[in-house]
Amino acid sequence: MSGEVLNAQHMPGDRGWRLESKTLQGNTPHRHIIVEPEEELSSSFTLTRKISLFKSPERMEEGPYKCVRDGNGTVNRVIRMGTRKSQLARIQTDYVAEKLKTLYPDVHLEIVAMSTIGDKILDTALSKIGEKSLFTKELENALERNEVDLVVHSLKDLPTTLPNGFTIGAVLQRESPHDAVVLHPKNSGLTLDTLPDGSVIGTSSLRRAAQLKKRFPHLEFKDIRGNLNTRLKKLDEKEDYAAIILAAAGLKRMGWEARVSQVLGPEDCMYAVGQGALAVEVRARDCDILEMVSTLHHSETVLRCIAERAFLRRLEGGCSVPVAVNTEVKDSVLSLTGAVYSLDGADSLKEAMETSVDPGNKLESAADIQHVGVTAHNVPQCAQVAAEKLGVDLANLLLSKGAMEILTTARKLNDAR
Ligand code: DPM
Repeated sequence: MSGEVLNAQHMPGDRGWRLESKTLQGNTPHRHIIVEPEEELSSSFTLTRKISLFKSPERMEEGPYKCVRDGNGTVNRVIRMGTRKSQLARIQTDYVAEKLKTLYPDVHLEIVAMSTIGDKILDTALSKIGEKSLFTKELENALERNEVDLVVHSLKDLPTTLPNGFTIGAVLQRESPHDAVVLHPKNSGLTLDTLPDGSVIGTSSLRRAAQLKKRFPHLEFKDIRGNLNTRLKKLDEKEDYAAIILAAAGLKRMGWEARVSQVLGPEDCMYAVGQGALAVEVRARDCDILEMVSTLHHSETVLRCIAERAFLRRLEGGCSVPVAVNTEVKDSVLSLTGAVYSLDGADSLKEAMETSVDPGNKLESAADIQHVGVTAHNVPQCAQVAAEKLGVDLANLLLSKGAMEILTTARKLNDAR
């Protein structure tokens, strides 16, 4: 067999090379053929890329990625994981590192911590800063420069359109996607319903404030910023807030479940797109890392989040618009409820739709395609296509009922605040 090698890579633990090739006979692209002896590589294929870089372990060390040599002289790539410096980001990255360690015991992992614009601007409400890639830009720059190989994010902080060259290579099983109430200790035992009139609730999320203002008109809402540690401190050590609203998932990861007094169901507050799911961002062309992290994908979470992200993307919404969702997969049916709100929650539009995500439904499409930034070769393509379409269809339904007017007004009012 002869063929054209498009890309060749070496994975930790591999004896040979993983080739992405195009055979000259059939012209069908093959991905990841493992060629064991090195000789076979050069004799069987017409090499069109500068493959010599990868030819011997010695030469591999000259490649673009960081490598280490073990006792037997075997050269392995070091997988560098980029993270923000906040405690939550560190916990999330360590969690993914543990998963990778279990799946690939021989892999060399390194964690590289960086601070981002979002971490530096602590005094301004997230929705006012407006920059969608607030927490992701520096980390993406490091990815681009090959300083790190993957970055762990909260999926809800990732824009629905990623910059060129990046993709979400893994979406892990979702924690609770719901929001939770954390009370000032003096209010212990109360709920949003029973808190006294005029109680001040801390949140900078337009989505949370809009829904809760409508549902609990006796409460007042005030911005609160900072990472989770800072917010809890602001709550407990001052008298400014009667309670704050945070994502249950973040609280759980921090080990603060005991502070959750109430988890808000969809009738009180629908969640943000992607909330509660971790995502691993990688270079879209780095097949090795993509393949490695793809084993972390959780199919049901992938499908739910593709639908949610497609919905948000079609509405042209970022992290600073009052848009909320609720999704569910049951018996291969994916249902999506989506809503948009005015800032005070008085105006809103909410609709629901569902679709079959049965993998038996053989509507295969190109395997390499991304769906709202997600690459998941190991999740049925037809289901991903259906999930994306569901999000777009639901957004179109809301748009036909005037969603854009509600969102445009909300954006203008928020900018003028
Ligand atoms: C985004 C929002 C918030 C974060 C907006 C929203 C909350 C901001 C605030 C897009 N990102 O939810 O409507 O309360 O002022 C964020 C948190 C997590 C990821 C913290 C939180 C952890 C939970 C997860 C901040 N991003 O929402 O309490 O992994 O989903």
